[in-house]
Formats: sequence, C-alpha cells, structure tokens
Amino acid sequence: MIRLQALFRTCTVITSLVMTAISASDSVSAGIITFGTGSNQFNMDFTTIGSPGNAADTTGTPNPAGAVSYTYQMGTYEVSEDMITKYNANFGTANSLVITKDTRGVNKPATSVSWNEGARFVNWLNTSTGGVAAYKFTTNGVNDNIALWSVSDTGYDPANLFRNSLATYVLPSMDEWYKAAFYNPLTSLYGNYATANGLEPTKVASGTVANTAVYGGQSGPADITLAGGLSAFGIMGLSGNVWEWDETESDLNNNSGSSSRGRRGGQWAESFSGSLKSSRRLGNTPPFAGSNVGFRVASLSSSAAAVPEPASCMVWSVMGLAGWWYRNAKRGRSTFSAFWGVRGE
Ligand SMILES: [Ca+2]
Ligand SMILES: [Ca+2]
Ligand SMILES: [Ca+2]
Repeated sequence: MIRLQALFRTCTVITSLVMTAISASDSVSAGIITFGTGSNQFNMDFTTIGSPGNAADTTGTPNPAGAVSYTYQMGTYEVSEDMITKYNANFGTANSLVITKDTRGVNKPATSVSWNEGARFVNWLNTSTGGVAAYKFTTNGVNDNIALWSVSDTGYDPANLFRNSLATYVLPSMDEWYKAAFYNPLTSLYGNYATANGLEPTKVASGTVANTAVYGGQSGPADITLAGGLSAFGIMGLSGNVWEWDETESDLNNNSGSSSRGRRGGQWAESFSGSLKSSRRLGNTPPFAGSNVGFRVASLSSSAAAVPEPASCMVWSVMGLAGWWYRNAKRGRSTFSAFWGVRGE
C-alpha cells in the first residue's frame, strides 16, 4: 500500500511537470540564434512560419497580401536597443557604420532606426555568421540608400532586386510580415489583427496576455518580450508597441533604392486600433527615422534554429524521467528505492 501511494505521488508530480512544460512551450518550433562575440553577444528568437503555399488575403491592404510559397522564420520579437548597441560594439563603430537609435532601455524596441540602418544591421547578421549580405550598399554612409542587385551579381533575383537570394537574414517582405501577423495556420483564415483570435486586441501598457496589444495612449513602448499577446503563429508585438518596417516598396515593386517603404502595426500611443489593422500600411522613405518606428528580422532558413527552447529541453527531460520511472515500475521497484539505488525494501 505504501509503495502504491509512493507511485501515485510520483506519477502526479511527473504529470504536473509535463503539463507545466507543455503550457510553457508556446512554440516548440522556435529557435534561438546567437550573434556577436564575447561580452557583446546577444540572442535573437525566431519562430517558424509554415503553411507554405497559403492563399492570399483579399480583405486587407494591399490586396492581395500574405501568400508565401515557402517556410521561413520570423523574429519572435521586435529588435531591441541592446541588439543595436551590440551591433555597434561588434561592427558599427569600427566601420563607421554606427546605427543611431533612441535610448529608453536595453530591452525596449529600437526606434529612430531608418530602413537603411535596419538593412545595415541585417547585412551584418549575415556576414558575421559567414553568410551573404542581403542588401547592396555601394556607398559608405550608414543611412545611404541601397543599390539594386543586377544580373551580374551572385544571388541576383529578378523577382526582388532588393534582396540577395543567397542571404539568410532579411527585413520581412510585405507578404512575409502580413502572413506572420494575420494568417491563422489552424483555420487557414486571416484575422484583422495580429492576435491569437484575429480580433481587436485589448489595450495594455505591457504584458503577455493573449489578445492584448500595447496601444491606447500608453506613455511609451513595452519591453520587446512584454509587448502583448502572440499572433496565431506565435509572434509578439506585430500589432502595436512600435511600427515596423517591411522590406517592400510602398508601390510593391522593388525597383528604386530611394522610394518609400512600408511600415505596419501601429504603436503604443495610438488611441484607436485602426493603425494595428491588416488594412493599414503606411510608408516612408528609407532614410526616415521615426521615434515610434522600429523593425524586426526574418530568416529564410526553412528549419528552426539549432538551439532548442528551454521549454522543449524540459519536455525531453520529463519524457526521459517518465521512461526511467516506467522501467523501474515494471521491474517492481518503488520509485524511492530505484532513485536511491536501494534494492529490496
Ligand atoms: Ca537612426
Ligand atoms: Ca510592433
Ligand atoms: Ca517601385
């Protein structure tokens, strides 16, 4: 009887551990990539955007939008001030390519970062990890406009003259951003907002509660990991917190280094939710730096990053523990005696 009670208690503990691990694991397909060196390393979280070949939405702006034929990774959070500071320490200062930004706090989203500065940051993510630059800069100023890739360049893609087809890290295109924000892979439907249920989010100053977003006259942006609930794919802050650049020209044809680029999602001070909606896409020229405009990074890697999330490590640990318990239970050993190596009570 004592042995049965011990087994039951152990089973209850394992079950609760498994449940905790599962609920903590919002997205087991997420991955973490580390950039930089030494004390200037930082991690960037990515979440897989699957459902390749999804249909476009025909109810938003632009119309159509959101059809992506391949699996990619979306930055789970906006780019933080800390990431920009560490880019500058690793690369920007030494190469006279310092990215300027606002200073609200290390975990706040980086703002007053122009499209051109964002593209410089993304290029360094590629080149510092042995990859190919996404954007073609031919002049030295950090806020100079890009040139177009040409047919003689390796990685030239006639369908997108901005993006080198061999690059891994990029600014999300209009369609990549739209899909990550508004498409629900479970229902194959589009929502009007980047919330789990696709409906208008509740206004919050910060937090991670589902179907909330940081807007509604807040005094400033929340930390990138406290920027409201997740989109259906598991991405935070696509609605609200700070505006985010997309890669694509406002006219949807990437054929001019100086023409206006899209930005989406609205920001903390918006009174109403209109700017957060799938129907709202504004634009600015690529050197423009707005104190409520930031960005996030996408990765064209089809698989999640090599380093698993702590939550999924925990799932595997618990599964291993459960297997060990089962084997010992089968041999008729109580969990207590098996754990302490005691044979025969
Ligand atoms: Ca700047
Ligand atoms: Ca945002
Ligand atoms: Ca154009």
